[in-house]
Amino acid sequence: MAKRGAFIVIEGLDRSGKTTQVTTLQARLETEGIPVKLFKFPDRTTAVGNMIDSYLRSQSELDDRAIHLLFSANRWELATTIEALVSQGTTVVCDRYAFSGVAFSAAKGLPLDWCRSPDVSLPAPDVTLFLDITPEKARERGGYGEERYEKEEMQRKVRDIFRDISSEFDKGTWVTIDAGREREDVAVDVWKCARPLTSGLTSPVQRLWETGKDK
Ligand code: DGP
Repeated sequence: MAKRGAFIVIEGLDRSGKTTQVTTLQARLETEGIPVKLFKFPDRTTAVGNMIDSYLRSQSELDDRAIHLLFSANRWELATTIEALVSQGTTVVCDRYAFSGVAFSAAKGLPLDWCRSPDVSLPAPDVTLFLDITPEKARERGGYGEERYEKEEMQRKVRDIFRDISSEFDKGTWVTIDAGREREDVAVDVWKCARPLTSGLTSPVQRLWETGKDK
């Protein structure tokens, strides 16, 4: 049976070192000779992504539900590409995914189930690595940036919701990694989780949140 690539998502709070870890993982996979493609959500290069970018930089205002649906649409517009790559044997590494969608919008007060619904049936990651950092550590790293959600109070709420989301998944599919450590130590843990998936998978890609509580 032909093997498919893995679908690996790295989620994390702002200042958790997510982008560094995604890039390090990509380099490691390339070194190992594993075909890999990186995605980053929001993908600000599409028409939908342009609207998201403008919102995040506070250059436009949108209803909380409208922006939530745009973030989801931004994932859906790349879902077929992700699935095709994975089925051709490419490992897809994704910087943020639907879990950020739920965490950030629920932190603004939207109901969790409502937040989840537009992302139901997206390709489900084989593993989600959540890079966890305390707001105190983030502050030590120079604090947050200028964008809309980069405020300590918001990040605290987002962190709590990520924890709630994680409790819905089993240990194999959601791994929380302490991202408050040196980047090399974090990279070791990321690789430890990613490596078992890199020899190829035979099970079909699952669909996110289709069966209720867990995937
Ligand atoms: P980044 O480019 O990774 O720094 O993400 C930009 C900001 O957007 C960051 O504060 C997290 C937030 N974000 C990412 N994905 C979503 C989403 O799906 N929904 C909402 N509401 N916010 C998101």
